[in-house]
Amino acid sequence: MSGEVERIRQQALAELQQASSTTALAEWHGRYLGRRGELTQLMRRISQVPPEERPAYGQAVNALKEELTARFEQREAEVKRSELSQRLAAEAVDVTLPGRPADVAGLHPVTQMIREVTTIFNHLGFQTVEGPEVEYGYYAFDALNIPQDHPARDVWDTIFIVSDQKEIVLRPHTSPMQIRTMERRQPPVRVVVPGRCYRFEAVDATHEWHFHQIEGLAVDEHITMADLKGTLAEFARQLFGQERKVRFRCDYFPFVEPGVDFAIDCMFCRGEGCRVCKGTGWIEILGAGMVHPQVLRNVGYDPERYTGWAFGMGVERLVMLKYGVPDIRLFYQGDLRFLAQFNRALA
Ligand code: FA5
Repeated sequence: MSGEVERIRQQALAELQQASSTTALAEWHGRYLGRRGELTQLMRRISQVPPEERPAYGQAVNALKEELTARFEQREAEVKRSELSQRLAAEAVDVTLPGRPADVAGLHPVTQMIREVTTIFNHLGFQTVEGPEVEYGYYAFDALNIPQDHPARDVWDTIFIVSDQKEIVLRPHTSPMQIRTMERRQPPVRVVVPGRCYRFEAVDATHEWHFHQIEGLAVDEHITMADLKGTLAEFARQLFGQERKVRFRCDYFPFVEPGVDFAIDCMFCRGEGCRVCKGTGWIEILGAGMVHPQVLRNVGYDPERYTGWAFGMGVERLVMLKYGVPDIRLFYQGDLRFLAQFNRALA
């Protein structure tokens, strides 16, 4: 029987040396020192040992149990240490590697331009206000001196939401905010109004069906066309630089009298004529004029006392001019290769 104890000892120690993971060690522990393990079996077999040999046998089994327990603890400490150092080596962080840049969102070029333009006007004494994109026909047309059945109503290629008596439209321009502002305030009025506009438009390199305008309105006593020209020329110089050429030409808008269009020389061809400026050398960026006396009357202002001017400019076209963007459709295709060029953080 003592031969059997020695055999199990040899086998257990050899297997313990082989066990090189905590899982293997746990299995080994169950096999030899567990409740139904080899040592328990050895102890049970004491009944088969002749009575005179039993004390020695019992001592031998106990000694083996102690030895195996001690060797197990030793081996377990070794395995845990080596597992830890393996894990540390595998999970080591190389602090010398360069960091990966985090993705940072940027403002859309149109938003950036709206902020730039409104800031210029804010410094000239204009307050920024905003208004509804879904608008009553009254504000979009009637109050702006464009009555029902007036042919000018068709000029704005309007998208209608409700087209019966009380028309509701997606505003085709920001001019309705002239009326809403004057209804709410008494002169002096100086506001700029950025916002989205919608038109049932054939889309091409310079026309979108959805775009942005910034409306400007100044009403007070003694306001003249000279103020309009001076303000717009100053604005163009601040946005595009001192060398920019500007052009005022007569134009017709029912809510101004006289009306003008304001253009800047085409920066793609430097005025030679190209695809973008349709061969004219100029890119029109806004319509403007002196507020029509009828419009002043419509909001309860006395046109004998107050005069004013207004303008409406296309924001996408300003970005195109300033950064040399050849096609307006690029703004709304969500292509990061295009948009990232306007954000240093993304480029
Ligand atoms: C108007 O919308 C007038 N409300 C402007 C105005 C305001 C005149 C106050 C007088 C007094 P117009 O339709 O020309 O005018 O548009 C003004 C500007 O918006 C244009 O010069 C152009 O820069 C921009 N724009 C117009 N239609 C589009 C379009 N489909 N896509 C992109 N930009 C456009």
